Amino acid sequence: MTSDSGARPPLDKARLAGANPELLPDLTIEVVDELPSTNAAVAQRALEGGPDGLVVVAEHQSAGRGRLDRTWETPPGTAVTFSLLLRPTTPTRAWPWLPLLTGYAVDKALTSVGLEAGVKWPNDVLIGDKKVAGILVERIETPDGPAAVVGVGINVGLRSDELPVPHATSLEIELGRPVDRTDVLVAALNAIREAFDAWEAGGDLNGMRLADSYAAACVTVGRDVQVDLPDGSVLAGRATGIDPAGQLIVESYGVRRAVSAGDVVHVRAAE
Ligand code: BT5
Repeated sequence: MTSDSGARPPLDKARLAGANPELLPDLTIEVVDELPSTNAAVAQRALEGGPDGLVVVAEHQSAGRGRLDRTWETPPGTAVTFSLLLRPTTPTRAWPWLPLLTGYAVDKALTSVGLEAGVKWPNDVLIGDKKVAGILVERIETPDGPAAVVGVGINVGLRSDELPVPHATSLEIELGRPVDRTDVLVAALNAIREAFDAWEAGGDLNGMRLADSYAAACVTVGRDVQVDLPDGSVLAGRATGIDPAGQLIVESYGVRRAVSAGDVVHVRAAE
């Protein structure tokens, strides 16, 4: 992976600071040049009493994290990498919706830059079959109650030779033109905050209706899949839907099974 970050404009800190009418209220944004992982930074802030709506954005992460100890890599100045601290009042049993809700919101935000994306259950945003964004939601027990750290990485300006894995893509590659990272960040934060607030309020984006909306945006549903489970077994079948708990429904030899995101190592298209 090579990097030519010098040519890339930095995030527009002035636009992200203070009361910017472009941004929904209840978002407090801090931009830092480099740190290991925004999720780790926000988890620490959550323990120290950080408020709901705190956002830490990094120009570069030196140890970006994926699920299950996997890594998330992007060259400096090419991506939007941030973590948002939420202190949901929704019972924690409903929290498995948080990564799905976030992916759904990021998917919607990408339409604002002119791209048709889709969500791959549970936590990827794809363009075609390539991953353009990843989501890592972690639950932290804090003195003020459980908190959620919602981490999002979006590949914005990576060029082909900078992609960390062959099945990745970036907004710039897909659109064939540079994309303003601050625009993407503002759109993503607003979309996530809006989806989260609606979910908390128990409106349209809740339970059954959220499952329906998510399923409609989910490229996994309707496909033959192979789900790698933590015990090393593989569940092969047709993904037929999302249940009200946010689990993927897989039908295999006439048997319906619901798998939860926490129980899944990988979901692959069937060969
Ligand atoms: C994810 O994990 O996709 C979650 C990624 C979350 C990253 C954000 S960035 C801000 C915040 N702070 C953090 O430390 N993390 C969050 P997972 O589904 O486990 O996918 C990880 C896999 O994606 C890796 O094993 C690679 O195969 C691939 N990968 C790594 N970097 C990538 C990139 N930039 N684009 C596409 N795929 C990538």
